[in-house]
Amino acid sequence: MNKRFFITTAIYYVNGQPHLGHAYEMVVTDVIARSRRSLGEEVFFLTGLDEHGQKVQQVAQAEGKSPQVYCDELAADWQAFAKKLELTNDDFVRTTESRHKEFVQAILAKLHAAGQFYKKTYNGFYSTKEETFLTDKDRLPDGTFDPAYGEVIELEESNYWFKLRDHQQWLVDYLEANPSFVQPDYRRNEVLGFLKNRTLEDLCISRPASRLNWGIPLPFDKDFVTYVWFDALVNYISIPAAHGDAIVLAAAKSEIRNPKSEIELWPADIHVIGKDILKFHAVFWPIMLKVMGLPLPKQILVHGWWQKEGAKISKSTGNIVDPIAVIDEWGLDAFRFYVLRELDIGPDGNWTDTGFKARYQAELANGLGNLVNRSLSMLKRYRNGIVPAKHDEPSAEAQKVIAETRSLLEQNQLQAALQSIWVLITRANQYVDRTAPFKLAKDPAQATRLDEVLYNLAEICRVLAVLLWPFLPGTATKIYAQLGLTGAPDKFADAAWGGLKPGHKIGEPAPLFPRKDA
Ligand code: ME8
Repeated sequence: MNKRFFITTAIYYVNGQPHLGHAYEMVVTDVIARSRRSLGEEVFFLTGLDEHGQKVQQVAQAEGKSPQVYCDELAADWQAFAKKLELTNDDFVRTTESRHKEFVQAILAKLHAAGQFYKKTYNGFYSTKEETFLTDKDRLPDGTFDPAYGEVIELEESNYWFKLRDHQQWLVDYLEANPSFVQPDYRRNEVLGFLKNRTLEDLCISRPASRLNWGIPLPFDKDFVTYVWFDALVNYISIPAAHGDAIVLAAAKSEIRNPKSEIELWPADIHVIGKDILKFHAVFWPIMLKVMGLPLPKQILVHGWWQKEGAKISKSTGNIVDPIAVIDEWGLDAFRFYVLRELDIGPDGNWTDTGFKARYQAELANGLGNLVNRSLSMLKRYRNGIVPAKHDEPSAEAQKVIAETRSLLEQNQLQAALQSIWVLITRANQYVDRTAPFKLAKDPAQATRLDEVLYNLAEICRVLAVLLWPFLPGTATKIYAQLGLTGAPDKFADAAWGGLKPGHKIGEPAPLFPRKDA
């Protein structure tokens, strides 16, 4: 059996509703998943929810609900949100599910038996907001802690610790030998800088149940629950285990039997995450996997953070983008297009309402929408919707864009791929203006030339549907339907020039991106 291309998002804290940043990460991951499928790979796309820990317990308490009831209610909203974004995820993990909890306990028991944990009493600083222990090394030059840590208290507490520090040099060597492990490069350099400038502290993997009980009990000491990150990161292997992945099942040597199917997932091909959780994924996670005896994920792909109108997204100040409201007003593909076209994977981005409307108008309505609508309407009007004989005037240009897009998709360069596709759209609109089929149609002596132009335009629309499928699946499907083609434009190989058959009758043209008067 072949290993699938396994791609994941981070799993989301259920302490609120999904926002723009979460939607962005999900859409980026979905586009990569769809493009790999289109390129012929078998893909497994995993997303889901991180339901344990203090953040979730506190919100549940504030709402007067048990954490489980609270999580169940919100999980329904998040699952509906994934559908709203038309994510093609193959599973949706919730860390409160027994398939995950049992696996976490199996791993913990195994590592404990192997002597990887020790118990010690800690006396020092603690950030409740970030659920993390701090040392003097975490202080800013002025002696304070970063405000991101919220209130920092002094604490004395007994806990279990994981021997991270033994692996520091191994990790540095690994990062240096594997430049594509963390991408973009500047994020890899950030991790290397962090590792070279300080000695790694061991990682506290428990919290006393007396202080926090919303977590997975340690299998070897019921007075403690698992630290939320040791629980959350493991979702990337607990779900493969639940699907019968032999490599991770062997690593856990667990009692989990009778997996439903047998598919090979691990190691993950890509973990898509945001910049704030880089240390967890590029330092803690590789070391955890190493001691479990598991191969490392092939790549950690790190995206930046969104702001809105130049300021931090924040519920309390009301500076938010509600993805659902945007989608209801403008359509899903307009939302997907804006976030993917506006922001490359890596730097921070800034949502502006005027920028969103400008892209909608210029690139979607006047660019893509206008091209498809006038091309198919003219074919309908002048040739009764029947595709004329094949022609290949723009084929070299189309092939160039097809090859470029393929290579960019293989490198997860989503923004650049859209730019490349839009070169074809712009050139095709210029081709309409230059050849002026509406004039050719008035001169019977130009009938053959009109046939050529109409074939070329319809074929460009077909090629575009295939290229756009991973990004704008609804629009791509509509273009196919308007061309009278059945099935989905979901195979990249179909982008090759000349697929439209002479004599084929197209469907009904209709505007893809209705004009908005505002
Ligand atoms: O950190 N712009 O969950 P989370 C872009 N449960 N991305 C953003 C963003 C923004 N404004 N705000 C958040 C957690 N994100 C853990 C992860 S993984 C094993 C456990 C991204 O809900 C953030 O960078 O706080 C992260 O990748 C994801 O949303 C989940 O954040």
